[in-house]
Amino acid sequence: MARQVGVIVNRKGIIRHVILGDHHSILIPDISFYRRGLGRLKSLRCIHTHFNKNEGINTEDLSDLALLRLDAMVTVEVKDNLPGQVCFAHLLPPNPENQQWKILTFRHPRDVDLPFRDFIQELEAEIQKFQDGLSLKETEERAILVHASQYPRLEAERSLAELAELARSSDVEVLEKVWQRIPRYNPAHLLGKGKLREILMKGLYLGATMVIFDQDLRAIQLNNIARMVDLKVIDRTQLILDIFARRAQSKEGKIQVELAQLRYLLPRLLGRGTAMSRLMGGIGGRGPGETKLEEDRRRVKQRISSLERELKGLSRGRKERRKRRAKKGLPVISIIGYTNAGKSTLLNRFTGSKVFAEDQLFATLDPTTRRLALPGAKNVLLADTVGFIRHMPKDLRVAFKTTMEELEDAHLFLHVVDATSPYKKTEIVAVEQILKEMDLLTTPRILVYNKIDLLEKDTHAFNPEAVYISALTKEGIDRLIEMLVERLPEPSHSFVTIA
Ligand SMILES: Nc1nc2c(ncn2[C@@H]2O[C@H](COP(=O)(O)OP(=O)(O)OP(=O)(O)O)[C@@H](O)[C@H]2O)c(=O)[nH]1
Ligand SMILES: [Mg+2]
Repeated sequence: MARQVGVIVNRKGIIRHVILGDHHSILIPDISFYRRGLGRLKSLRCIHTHFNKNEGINTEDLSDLALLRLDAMVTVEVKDNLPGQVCFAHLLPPNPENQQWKILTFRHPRDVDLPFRDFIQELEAEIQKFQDGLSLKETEERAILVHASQYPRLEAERSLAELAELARSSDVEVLEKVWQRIPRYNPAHLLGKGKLREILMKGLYLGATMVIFDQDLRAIQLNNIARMVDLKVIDRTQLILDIFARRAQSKEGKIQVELAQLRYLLPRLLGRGTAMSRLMGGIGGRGPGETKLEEDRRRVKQRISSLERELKGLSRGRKERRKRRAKKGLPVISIIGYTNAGKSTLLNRFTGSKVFAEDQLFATLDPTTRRLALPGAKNVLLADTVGFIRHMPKDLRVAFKTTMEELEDAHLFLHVVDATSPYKKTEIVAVEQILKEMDLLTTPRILVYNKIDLLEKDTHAFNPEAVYISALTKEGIDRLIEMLVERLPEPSHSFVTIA
């Protein structure tokens, strides 16, 4: 046939895949569902023919060997329809010379005298010994973060720092952050293949379990990269979705998150045979659920419409609640702001409640509303909200539309800012941008700089429009209450009681 042929063989010697290539190359099928343990190899070897007299084994072969963690890559030269030279390449345990692989050559297949089973066990034991030295745990997710853009260095660093925070909020350990400056995105792999390979190799070497891209990956890019390497591949949107999936408590919250996950997944299912579990396995398998993963597009669509219906029912209840609340004629103050600014802590401080507040991004997903008595016997409703973030994934915004709509009821916003954040300016802008998109810039708003207990006295720029507080030590809270009372619109005009 004048075409390359190959087989993928497991350690028992059973052939799992037969591959037919063209004259120059073969394409290894998706073998991502063969799991491997920490420090382990894939328990699969690839053996294929080629017609190239000069080159026994090429860089494609070697990078497949390394990135897919194959037991071995074996090539057999074919000459005049007969087998010739054999190249046997295998990975090496980490070594001072930084050699990744070793290549053995044999004149003919019958000269191959390698006791494969013993050989591979020994090799794996050595690799494992090194990994043990790193004291990595099987259950933990460890990631290498990749940012690829044209942004100036500072902007890229800010973005990577935030990605690292997101990872931390998802219990993913960050092994390394890689910034790659690229003039334009590669449509197939985001970055050039050579550079990408280098990064992926590094990830494997450090013992990573996943690669997280700061840039959103298009379906084709996600699929291509996931096929190239034996690591989970996710992007920023998926990471945020994962955090939301962890935090969702209420029925409505859970449905909203699953909807967002499925809407994200749908366009990324490129026909049958795509490794769905790879795409949507999430972190530690917190995707939309193993069984659902195997569903095809049609089933995913069905699930989406049924969730949408359910959500509609729930949002009717929410509307009722909003109406009832409006009837009581109490002014509503919404605490908004960038994620982790201290919104929930402030609500707790004001009302003595115990809303979950944590040094994590998106600690709050199911917003709480509490009644608060202000001086002068004024009663108000104080509402905590979901934190904002730059580039909030579109699917999430759509899914959380009804939750976000509650912001329309607010008569006053407390815009909480983390005064210790080096990026507070861009964070304020990001929040204002979202308000603008929701047509809510006309709602009165008080800018509240929080966490001043962590700042040196008088080092913060003084903005006469804003108040400076510490939700933790109560500093400045009295001033904030005064301001609240001043700025609240008069109930007699603004709160028409619905009869
Ligand atoms: N030092 C100090 N820490 C604070 C203060 N206010 C909040 N924090 C801490 O900041 C972290 C985030 O607080 P949260 O109240 O969860 O923030 P949030 O804005 O509700 O965050 P999300 O719900 O995740 O968007 C927690 O670890 C708080 O203890 C403060 O005034 N001073
Ligand atoms: Mg919160």
